[in-house]
Amino acid sequence: TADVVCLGESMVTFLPSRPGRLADVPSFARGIGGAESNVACALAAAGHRSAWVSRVGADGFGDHLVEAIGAYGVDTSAVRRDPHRPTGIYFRTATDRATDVHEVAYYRAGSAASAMSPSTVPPDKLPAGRILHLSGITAALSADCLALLHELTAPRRGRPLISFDVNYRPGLWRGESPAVLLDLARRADVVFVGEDEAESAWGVVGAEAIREALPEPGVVVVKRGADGVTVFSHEPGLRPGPRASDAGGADFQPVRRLRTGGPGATPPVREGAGRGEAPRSGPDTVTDVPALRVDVVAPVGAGDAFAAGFLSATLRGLPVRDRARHGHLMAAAVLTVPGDLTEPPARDRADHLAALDDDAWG
Ligand code: KDG
Repeated sequence: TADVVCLGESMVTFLPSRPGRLADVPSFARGIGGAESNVACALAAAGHRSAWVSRVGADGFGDHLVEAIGAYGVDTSAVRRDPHRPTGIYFRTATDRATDVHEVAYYRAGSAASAMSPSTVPPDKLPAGRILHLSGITAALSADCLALLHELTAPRRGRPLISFDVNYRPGLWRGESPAVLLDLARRADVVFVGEDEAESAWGVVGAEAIREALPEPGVVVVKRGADGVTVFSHEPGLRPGPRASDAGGADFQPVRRLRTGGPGATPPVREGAGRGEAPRSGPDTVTDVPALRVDVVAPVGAGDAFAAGFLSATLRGLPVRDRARHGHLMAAAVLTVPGDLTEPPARDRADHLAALDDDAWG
């Protein structure tokens, strides 16, 4: 059994050799991208068993993705090759540090991954995992991909804990409403969403309003950029893991403010891993965790790294504050490199930093 199974499209990424408009970049360096496989790679690099589920073309770019992601220690045995559709690729410019803007050009329409569906990726044939990590990018790829997300997130007995990163990519929605991302997020157990993306995708403004729009998930992580995150939680956590390093219990400690009233305060939660098990109610806790200050080279991939750090600490049964701190530590490492991936901090170092006083954390 994997700790985390991540499903989604990965692409060969082309990183610019110099800053400036896409039109002016003379050459690009090859990298790998894909929000969900980024999470799988970061988790594997942090010592967890992760698997990546996807489809790629029967082409050299597909070979490269399977080899490079496998080289991180991710189980790629459930990745299928499509002889009729290509592997997606994308190009991007360097981030303009003053404006935080970069250009992205996707070549992924009709890709092998966009043909993922409940029949090409049968949900009952997925590798077993304690957590299934999904993202809203998949919802934008095709109607079949959206149908697959609906099947995977449907309530059922024995469902793994569903982690869902909203990952609203306006360039993929071609003017269509991303309202479906709200429905999908409401079916998940752990949700990652940026305050900015909730506003642009759903017109929902502010962390409290996001929680009101998403009352069901046991954990909702609202990312507020350089200001850090606000975590709303009312879940008991995962069952202790099978490995000694991951064991550590199912409880998190209530932190900071304890809210007992208001919308979303006492939605149903399930004991154990996923939906379909005995519901249990409890008060919502709200935990603000400031981010680390770093010199940002490129923001791409930081959200995935945050999710990986948060899920890693979740698997280890750590309290909510520490989950968010492990997320920030992994994100900080990725923020300082141009690509999507980098070596995560060593676990003992990360544990030490996560345990520092609030003062040390801004
Ligand atoms: O989160 C990083 C991703 O955005 C990047 O790797 C590419 O998956 C990607 C996407 O669809 O934007």
